[in-house]
Amino acid sequence: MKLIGMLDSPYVRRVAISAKCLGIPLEHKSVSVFRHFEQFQQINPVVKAPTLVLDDGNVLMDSTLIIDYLEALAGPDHSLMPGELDQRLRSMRLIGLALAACEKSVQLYYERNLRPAQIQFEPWVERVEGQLAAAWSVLEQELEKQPLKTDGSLAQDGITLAVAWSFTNLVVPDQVEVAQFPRIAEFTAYAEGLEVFVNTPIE
Ligand SMILES: N[C@@H](CCC(=O)N[C@@H](CS)C(=O)NCC(=O)O)C(=O)O
Repeated sequence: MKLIGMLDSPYVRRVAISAKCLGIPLEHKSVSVFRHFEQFQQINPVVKAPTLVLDDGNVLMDSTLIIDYLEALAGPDHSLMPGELDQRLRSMRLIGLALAACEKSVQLYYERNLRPAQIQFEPWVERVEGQLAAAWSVLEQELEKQPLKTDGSLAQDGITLAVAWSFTNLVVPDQVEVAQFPRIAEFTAYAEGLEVFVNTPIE
């Protein structure tokens, strides 16, 4: 199976790291949705990263759906999601918040880098900035209530949170004061130090 997309996309990176944790080998092709638009279009006409091309030619997109498929391939014994309902619910809450932070970071990045300065719409930018700040604040509160484990293990909530935090700090670093998010920063430092993260660097 081939994973298409650049690792500077948090969505591509969370799939790449999840696949490694699940023990599923993927051939990674660094094709950019911007610089290689036409090449990407040949693989997936919708041009969304990540794209997963199955060995039978089927094409999947959306990181959460791709991870769901990889989870099904790996089987329940290797899952990155808790089996117990309460913990699963919490995990889903953390993942949802982290994915919202990714989405808002991407929107701000596109606004700053793709839309010409003269047609920027400040009320929209302020709304997105507020949503991004809210996602990270609520995540910090969640980790205060219940920290993520830093005992060498890694699950989907931690993968997505760490990938998202690194991404926000890469593309819109002015939006987050690291000192205000000590638990998120500490967990991300732990995750980014793990072999699977080190071997799946942001491109
Ligand atoms: N919800 C999707 C979001 C994927 C996404 O927006 N990826 C960006 C790259 S970071 C992309 O494909 N951008 C090109 C576009 O939307 O035209 C997921 O989880 O995979």
